[in-house]
Parts: sequence; structure tokens; C-alpha cells
Amino acid sequence: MTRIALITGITGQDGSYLAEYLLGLGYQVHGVVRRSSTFSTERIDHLYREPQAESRLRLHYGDLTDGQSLTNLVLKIRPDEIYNLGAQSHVRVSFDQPVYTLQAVGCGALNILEAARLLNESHPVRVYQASSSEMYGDVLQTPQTERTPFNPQSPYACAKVYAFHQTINYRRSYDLFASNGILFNHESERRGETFVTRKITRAAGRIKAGLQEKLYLGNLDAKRDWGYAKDYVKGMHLILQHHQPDDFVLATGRTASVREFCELVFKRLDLNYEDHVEIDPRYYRPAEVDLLLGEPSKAFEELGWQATTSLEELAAIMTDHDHEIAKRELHAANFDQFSG
Ligand code: NAP
Ligand code: G4F
Repeated sequence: MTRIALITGITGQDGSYLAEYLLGLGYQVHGVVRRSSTFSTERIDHLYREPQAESRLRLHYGDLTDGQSLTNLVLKIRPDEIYNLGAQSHVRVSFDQPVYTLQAVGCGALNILEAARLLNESHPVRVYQASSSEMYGDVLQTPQTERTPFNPQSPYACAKVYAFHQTINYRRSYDLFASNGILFNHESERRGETFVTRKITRAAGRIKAGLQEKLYLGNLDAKRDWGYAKDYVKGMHLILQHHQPDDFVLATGRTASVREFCELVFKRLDLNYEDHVEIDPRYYRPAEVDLLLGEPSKAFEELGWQATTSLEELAAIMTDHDHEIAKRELHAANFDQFSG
């Protein structure tokens, strides 16, 4: 029997890699897509060019804040696995849009759990909730494990804490297979361009190509446990294949500062980051998370999962990818000059 998965947030970084991975495993994949005035499917368009995958990928309009339509969709598709990856996922933006962030992240997760609870009455379903290391906030213990208490520092983190506890509540109250992946930062060449790693690799590529001179950043001293998104979606899948629902930290076990990431990226392009990076206080946050460092041994021991991409490899993948984009931008700009 073909397994059926439903992914919210399929147009995002993780959703696109997870869809790719599950299609490769033979799943039928359904994705929830928000209606927008322009196409938002750039990260998954290539999947439609693969004939085998096309027939097993279906997209549906929906929104995490619209519980009734989510329930209708879940009862119609009858998925075996639901991956709730949809979110207003930008921490800085959550300070500007705290209520919407709670609606999409907190109530959105509750809407998914309710839909799953109803389906579970007639068809067994497993739910993955995209929880976040951001929940540790002003950390009370280092490294952070599944037992470290949360101390959230942003509207986004507060909403994720709510979703985390509701996931456990539905597991205990309704015997629903509902699990949390507490994922530390994971990046890629598909990372949104306003997250710091991608902002750095995009700018460094453009600086190398002569298309810009400066990169404006906020706090360079913040430390994160950065891994590669492709490794992490495999962990999400393993979490739902476990013999029982549970909560797992996925991390690399190494932390580095934003400054160190800048150094790695600029050095790869034979540049010195200090010549180009300037501080703009507009990128500071009302409250900062200074240090995240995950302890992923439970995932290794119980799931056999571990991060396989080093920080140096991650920086190289992203830098080379974005340098190529910058070279194409330069080429297009030169072509315009000649043809104009
Ligand atoms: P992302 O690239 O920002 O993608 C977010 C996805 O959610 C997009 O597909 C977006 O759709 C969708 N979305 C936003 N609001 C929605 C709504 N109201 N209804 C339905 N869909 C909505 O995020 P990501 O990096 O892939 O992260 C995936 C999940 O993991 C998120 O829940 C995030 O909070 C969590 N997480 C991420 C990390 C990380 O380091 N990446 C770490 C821990 C946890 P549009 O394309 O239309 O905007
Ligand atoms: O790349 P960031 O925006 O990621 P952040 O805040 O850690 O959140 C990401 O990871 C979480 C997991 O822990 C996810 F749950 C969440 O959805 C998201 O994917 O910022 C990383 C650090 C911060 O300390 C920030 O203050 O970089 C610092 N930073 C310095 N200058 C900057 C900038 N961040 C951004 N976005 N832009 C800057 O110019």
C-alpha cells in the first residue's frame, strides 16, 4: 500500500526537502499551499518536472489559521502521516506580528491536532510537530536536551512552546501518535534570504561579483547550532517511524557565532568579512537568544539519526551556490547594458 503524507509548509525550505525525500521513498505527498497573488512554489516546481513524482504530488489551497478547511482536507485525504511545518517562522518578524504569529504557529498546530484527532477515530494517523530550539530562549542549561526547561524570548518561541505542549497533550489525552522534533537551526541553499546564514552567503556572492559593497547585520556574537536542512528532514521522517510517539532534539552538537559564519563564507571567496560587514542596530532584537547548543544523543541512540554535514561543508555549499547566482546576475546586468 502506498503511504500517504500531508505536509503543511511544503513551499518552505524544510517542506520542499521533505516532499522530495518522501516522494523518493514512494510516498504519495499532499501539500497545503497558501493562496498568494504570485506563485510561491519555486522550491517545489522542479518536482513536477519529474514524471514519476508528479503523479504522486498534490497541492491544496489552505491556511493553518483556517481550522475547518484543514479538517475537511485531512478527512478527505486520510493521510498516514502529517508533518506540520507551516509557520510564520521568522523570530524578528514575530515581534512585529505577535498575534498573527500565535495564530499561525500556536492555533495552527492546534487546528492540525484537532483534525488528526478526528481522523484517528477511523484511520490511524501520526503527527510530526515542527518544534524549535528557539523555545530554550535565555537558556537555563547548556547543552540543551529534551529535558532542558524552556525559557522563550520571543512571540514566535512562546507560540512554539504552546504548540509543543498541545502536541503532548493530544498524545496523552487521545492516544494520538503525536511527536515533537525540537530542531536546532538548519540551513541550506533554499533557506529564506532574510535568515542570517543565507543573508550572508547571498551578500558575499554579490560582493565577490562586484554587485554590492556592504552587508548590514545585527548581533554578530549570537551563537547557533547550525546544521544542513537535508539531514534534518530525514530525522523528521524517522521520528514518525519510531515505535512510540516521543520528543527528540535534532542538532549537530557544535555551536558557532554569526561572526564565525561570516569568516567562513568570506574566506571561501578570498575576502575579509571585516572589510564588508557593518552593524545596523535595526537588526537587533528586543530580546536576543545568545547561545544555542543541542545535545542530540537521544536521536542517535533511539532513531539512528545524526547530522552528517559539518559547518564548513554547509558554509561551502551555500557560498558556492550563491556565488553562482551572483555571477548569473552580473551576466544578466552586462547583457542588459549591451542590448539596451
Ligand atoms: P520557512 O522556509 O519559513 O517555511 C514556512 C512555510 O510555512 C512556508 O511554506 C509558508 O508558506 C508556510 N506558512 C506560513 N504561514 C502559513 C499559514 N498561515 N498557513 C499555512 N502555511 C503557512 O520555514 P522552514 O525553515 O522550512 O521551517 C519549517 C518549520 O520548522 C517551521 O515551522 C519552523 O518554525 C520550524 N523550525 C525551523 C527551523 C530552522 O532552522 N529552519 C528550526 C526549528 C524549527 P509561504 O511559502 O506561502 O510563505
Ligand atoms: O537566522 P536567524 O534569523 O535565525 P533564528 O532567530 O535563530 O531563528 C531560526 O532558527 C530557529 C531555531 O532555533 C527557528 F525556530 C526559526 O524558525 C528560524 O528558522 O538569526 C540567527 C541569529 C540571531 O541571533 C540574530 O539576532 O543571527 C542574528 N543576526 C545578526 N544579524 C541576524 C542578523 N539575523 C537576521 N535574520 N538578520 C540579520 O541581519
